[in-house]
Amino acid sequence: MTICLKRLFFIGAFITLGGCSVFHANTDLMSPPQLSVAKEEIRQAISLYLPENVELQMPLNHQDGSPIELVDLNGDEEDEAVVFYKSQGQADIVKGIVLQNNNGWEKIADIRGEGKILVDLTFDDLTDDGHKEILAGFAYTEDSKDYGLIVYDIFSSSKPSILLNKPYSHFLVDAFEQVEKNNLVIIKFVKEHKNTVSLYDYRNEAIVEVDQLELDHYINGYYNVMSGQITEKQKGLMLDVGLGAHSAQTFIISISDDEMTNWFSFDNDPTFKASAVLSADTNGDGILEYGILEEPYMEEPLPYATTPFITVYYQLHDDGSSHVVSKAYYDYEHLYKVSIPLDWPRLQIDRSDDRKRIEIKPAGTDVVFLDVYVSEDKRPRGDGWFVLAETEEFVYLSKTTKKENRRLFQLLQPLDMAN
Ligand SMILES: [Ca+2]
Ligand SMILES: [Ca+2]
Ligand SMILES: [Ca+2]
Repeated sequence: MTICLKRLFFIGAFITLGGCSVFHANTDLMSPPQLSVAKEEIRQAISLYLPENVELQMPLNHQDGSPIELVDLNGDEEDEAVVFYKSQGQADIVKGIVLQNNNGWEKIADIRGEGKILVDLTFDDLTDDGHKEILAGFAYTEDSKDYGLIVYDIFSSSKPSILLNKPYSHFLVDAFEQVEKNNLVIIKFVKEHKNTVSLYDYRNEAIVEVDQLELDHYINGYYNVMSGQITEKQKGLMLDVGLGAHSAQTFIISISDDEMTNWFSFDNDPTFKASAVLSADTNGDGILEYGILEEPYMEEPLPYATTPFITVYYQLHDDGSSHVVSKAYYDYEHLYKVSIPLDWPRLQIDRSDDRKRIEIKPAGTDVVFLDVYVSEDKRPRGDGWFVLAETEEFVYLSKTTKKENRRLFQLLQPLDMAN
């Protein structure tokens, strides 16, 4: 299963992953706090091969990584080092080098990029020879959405060759047709003009497009791009897209026999939701689910912004049917979720205006299945409070006496919003 999480947006707000930092070469290379001891040696070798005054580049979409990527490209169980860099002159384009450890780190390849910004960087074997290619995405400006993807083959011939050079918005790699034989999927989206998904396969020594699918180009954009099992037997894509100010939809695409097929027709698409939900494998069985938002029971209908929605995840079946796999109440502001057992009746969720207190009850009753109170005050409480969890920021309290219900509470990591 491949996960490609570009941006998460919840409750109308965009949260861009990572910060924006560059790692300076040469003088600054001498005192990098974030590099491990093993990289010390590589760092010194790299500085021998790079010109003066260059900045090592981290991919824009993966700022949590390292500026020195260690990856076994040729399958000999020894890592190579891949480094992208740029001179400080603004006109200069991003370049890269690959180093191999042959009793000391040596440069084995130079890579010429095609842009001033490194946007994406992944390593996958697209040619089915056991050697990983370098998939690097470039842009000319940080604001540009005109990305170019270049696939570099480092090991197949005596010098590196470029196997593919295509415009893209998002891409992912997965083995859709045969076990361990990877395909490449490229999405090119230009709002109101173009929204094309292309499937590539390696044939006759080239990466060729084998199918293309046009999707709705009036969407706002993609916030989560995933591939994997979409049913017990079928592999494909789940592409979560934003529509209006808040609403969202999931394009579900099956892939078999070189063909991509929309699972749902446009007029009969059950994946519409009031705001973004990330498709995910929520029950850990290896099959993806798409999520929707369900209104709880409400005595008076509430506006969208104050409705305490329940997130419901559905798994598809090969016969076209679907079933609910999991339900949960998510609070992204306070970073927790409450799993909702599937045998619970229809629920109402009473939520305070400041969203710090919730009570989950069977619809129209006063029986509380679970209450959660998010407090910033860490002092011990009076009698009857159970501490569900504590973080640096909050203490999560409950008066629910039933332990099995309190166990439905779970903290979310800031990047773990999918399940
Ligand atoms: Ca290797
Ligand atoms: Ca290969
Ligand atoms: Ca699943």
